[in-house]
Amino acid sequence: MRKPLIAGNWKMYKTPKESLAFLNEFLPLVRDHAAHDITLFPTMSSLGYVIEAVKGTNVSAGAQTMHWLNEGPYTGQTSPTMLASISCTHVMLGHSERRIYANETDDMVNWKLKAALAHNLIPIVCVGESQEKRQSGLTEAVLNWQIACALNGIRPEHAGPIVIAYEPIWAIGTGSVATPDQVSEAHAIIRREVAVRLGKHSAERMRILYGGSVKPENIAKLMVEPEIDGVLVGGASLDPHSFAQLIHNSV
Ligand code: G2H
Repeated sequence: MRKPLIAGNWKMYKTPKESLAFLNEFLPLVRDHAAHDITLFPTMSSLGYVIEAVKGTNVSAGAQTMHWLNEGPYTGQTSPTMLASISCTHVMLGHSERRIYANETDDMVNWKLKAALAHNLIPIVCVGESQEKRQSGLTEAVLNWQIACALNGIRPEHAGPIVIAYEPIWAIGTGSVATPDQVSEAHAIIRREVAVRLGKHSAERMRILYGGSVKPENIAKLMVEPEIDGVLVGGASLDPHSFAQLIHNSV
């Protein structure tokens, strides 16, 4: 009942020209793939080009971040209205690299989530604990806190589009992927907290993705877990053949 989503987070890689070159190779490789939703998150400078290039295909595109206001004197920012105006369909919120390097707080993630829903953008809210918190036995507390803050004031009837991505910071770009058991356990914690905040129905419908060193070689073991509704892929989404292989391996 939850259609899995495979998302590629290109972080700060690929010029517009490189993004279009990727699509030229990638789109034919996944053209017949209907088992999963596929979404790419290019840089802001490539986003408009990518949105145009994927029109009419089974691939969609989203922004890696956005501001919560529609306009204002906020140098460097892009608003939800601006994303909606270029037919952007998805937006990633609260990625740990945004939380760490751009001081994105739990409150900001909550404001952005409300703005995304108001503009019909599908939000992917990223949460996840650090190595230090995990070692101190605080994984559950961190996840519950991040989910509670992100969902504060959201009404269940508006929660349908929300996607959560569990990305333990210790697994991001490190090559040390979390085990399927660790991921399932974390996803169960997240789903329980979503149920507390939004009710059981919303919790059962919500897609929860895993992100952190997902590769074509380890995707199959993750996707067989019933709690894992897809993945958010960084490094392995940069090469069209590797990302297509990862998608084919996840069935
Ligand atoms: C986690 C992930 C994508 P990677 O940030 O969001 O990156 O797959 O490179 O660990």
